[in-house]
Amino acid sequence: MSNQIFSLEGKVALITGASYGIGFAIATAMHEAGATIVFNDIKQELVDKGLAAYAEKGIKAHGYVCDVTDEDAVNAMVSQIEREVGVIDILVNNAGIIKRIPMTEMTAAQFRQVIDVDLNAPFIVAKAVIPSMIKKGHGKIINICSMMSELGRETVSAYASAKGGLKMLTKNIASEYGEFNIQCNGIGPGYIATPQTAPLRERQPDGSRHPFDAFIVAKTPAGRWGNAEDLGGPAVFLASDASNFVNGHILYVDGGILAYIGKQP
Ligand code: NAP
Ligand code: GCO
Repeated sequence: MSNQIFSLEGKVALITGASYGIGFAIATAMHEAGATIVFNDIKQELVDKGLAAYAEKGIKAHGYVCDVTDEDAVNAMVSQIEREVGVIDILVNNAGIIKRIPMTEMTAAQFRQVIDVDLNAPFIVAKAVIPSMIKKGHGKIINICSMMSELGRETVSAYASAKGGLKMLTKNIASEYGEFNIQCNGIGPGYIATPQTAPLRERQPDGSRHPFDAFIVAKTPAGRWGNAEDLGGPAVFLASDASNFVNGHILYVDGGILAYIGKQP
C-alpha cells in the first residue's frame, strides 16, 4: 500500500481556533499531507499571529475572524470560505475553553459559557459545513474531545459535561450522516503542554514541579506530557481516505492514561 491513502492533496481543511496550540499543530500536519489550510480565531490579533506563524513554516494559510459560538457569523464565514477557497472537505472542531472552578462556586453563566464554546459551537460549525459535504459526496469531521470525555476531576464540571457531550455529538453525526459518506470521529488528547494547561505546569515558588504536573507524569505510561505535534498523525489519519470506514470513534491520544491505574506514590 502506498502512502497515497493518507494524502490530503486537493482537500480544504477548516481548523477552528488554530492560531496556536493543538489546532496549529494539527493544521501544520494536514498541510504537510497536502491540504489547503483555513483557520479562524476569535480576535484579529490572534488571526494575524496565526498567519505569521504559518508563514514562518512556509504555509499559506487562510485566516478568518469568527466567534464559533455565533451561528450567523459561522454561516457567513463558511460561505466566504466556499467562495474564496473552496468547499470544506475536512472540519476540525478544535476551539475550546476551560474554567477550573469548584462546581459549588461556579455560576450558571460560567457553566453555560463553557458549554457554549466546547459543545454548542461544534454543533453550529458542523451544521454549517454538512450540507456542502453531502453535495460533494464526502466529508470528514473531527471533534477535539478530551480525557474529560471519559473521566471527571475536581473543578472541571462544565468542561467534562461539554466534552462528554461532544463525544456523543460525534457519534450522532456519524449515525445521522454516515450514509452520505461523511465520517465524524473524535480525538481525545491526553494532557498536552499548551497555554491551556500552562497553569497546571507552573513551577512552585521553591522551584519544584507543580503537584499536578508530577501527578500527570506518574499517571501517563509514556512518562511525559504530550506535545501538540503528537496529535498531527492521528488527525491526518482521521482526515484521510485511510479512515473511510472509521466512523463515530474517539481516538484517545493520551500516552496510555486511560489504560493505566497510575504509578504508586
Ligand atoms: P488553547 O491553547 O487554549 O487554544 C484554543 C484556541 O481556541 C485559542 O486560540 C482560543 O482563542 C480559541 N477559541 C476559544 N474560544 C473561541 C471562540 N469562541 N471562537 C473561536 N476561537 C476560540 O487550547 P489547546 O490546548 O490548544 O486546546 C485545543 C482544543 O483541544 C480545545 O478544544 C481543548 O479543550 C482540547 N484539549 C486540550 C488538551 C490539552 O491538554 N491542552 C487536552 C485535551 C483536549 P483565545 O486564545 O482567545 O482563547
Ligand atoms: C484539566 C485539564 C484537562 C485537559 C484535557 C485533558 O484541568 O484537567 O485542563 O481538562 O486540558 O482536556 O484531556
